[in-house]
Amino acid sequence: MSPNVVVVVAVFAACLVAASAYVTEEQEKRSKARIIEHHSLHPPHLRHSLGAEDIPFWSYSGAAVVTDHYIRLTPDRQSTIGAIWNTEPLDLPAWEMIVGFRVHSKSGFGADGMALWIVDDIPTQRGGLFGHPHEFHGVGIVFDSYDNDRYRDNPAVHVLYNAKGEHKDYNTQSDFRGQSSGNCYFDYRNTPKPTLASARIRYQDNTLTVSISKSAEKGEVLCATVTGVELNSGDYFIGFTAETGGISDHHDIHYLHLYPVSGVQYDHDVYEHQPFSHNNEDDQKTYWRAKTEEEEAQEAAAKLKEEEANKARRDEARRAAEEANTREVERRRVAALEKELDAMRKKAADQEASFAKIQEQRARHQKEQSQAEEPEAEAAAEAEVETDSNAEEPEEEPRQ
Ligand SMILES: [Ca+2]
Ligand SMILES: [Ca+2]
Repeated sequence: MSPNVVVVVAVFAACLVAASAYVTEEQEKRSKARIIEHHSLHPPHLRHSLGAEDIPFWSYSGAAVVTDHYIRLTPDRQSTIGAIWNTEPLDLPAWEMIVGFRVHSKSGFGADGMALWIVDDIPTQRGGLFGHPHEFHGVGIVFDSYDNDRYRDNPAVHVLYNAKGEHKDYNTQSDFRGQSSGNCYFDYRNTPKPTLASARIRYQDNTLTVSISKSAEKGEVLCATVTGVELNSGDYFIGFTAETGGISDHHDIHYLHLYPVSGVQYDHDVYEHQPFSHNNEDDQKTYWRAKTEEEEAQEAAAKLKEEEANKARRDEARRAAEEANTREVERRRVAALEKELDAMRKKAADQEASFAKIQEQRARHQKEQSQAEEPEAEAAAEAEVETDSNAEEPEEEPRQ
């Protein structure tokens, strides 16, 4: 093997392992071997995209954003709704899917939750069931994070089922008490990064089973088994919706692997689908739902609101900085003045000391001088007397 080949193999192996830090090697292997691609999601999610944030066979709306690692249905922000829908109809007699997800925030409790839908229609409106309208036919598997009725039984997982033509008034305020077809209490929130919570949903012989783990598919517990579930009368669509209220959470979908159940005969070929092209306008029309005007307007309003809030925060921060700066300048000015004053005081004290010293010197000098002058004065006086007597004699001489 040449060194170049070794490098290529090593890089390829690194890509396989490092598609996302959140998925395990087994999940990575499964994504290559078993999943039905046009009903699945697997990171890196933007590998097909040429700059735009889109995923083939999926459309997203509301607050949902796509990164390579996950699809974030909502951010940890108040009053948001996000959704992602598989645009390929699901029409298999049996299937199993595993969803890897993280619902998280810094807070010990979050809201409101998210739901996985297998329903006969992609809704065009948002609604009150975690972003989905109350009206639906099919199954909603609800991850209800917030304990609205204060029974201390959330987070919880509920299976909501409506047969075709059926309608139930689901009550989110009572956390679906007495209304769900199957449920379990399970705290799926805040798994330590990069560990994902996971839900395995199997549909076979009109029975839906939901198992859940908060440790990357390990230690799964059976959450609910619901019989008499009819998901074979026509096309069904897989989707996720999530909603936040006054309290919020990040709702992140990392992967969805959907695959056929072994031992089941599929009478149409589930492995073949039309190759998807990003450059084909018809494909884009089929696979993406354009945002409605209302969604556009709501997004624009939300963006504006966020921008305004950001600006207010920036202004406040600048004001605080300016204030702090002014106080600091003032403090330094006072300190400088105090220092100057101290210097002046010291100088004055020095001058005073020096003046006192000069005065003392002068006094000493005067005293010394006066002591020296006393004997001189006596001598001078004597000398004067002598001079006087000498002078008397010549005065008389001219008179001879
Ligand atoms: Ca709730
Ligand atoms: Ca509750």
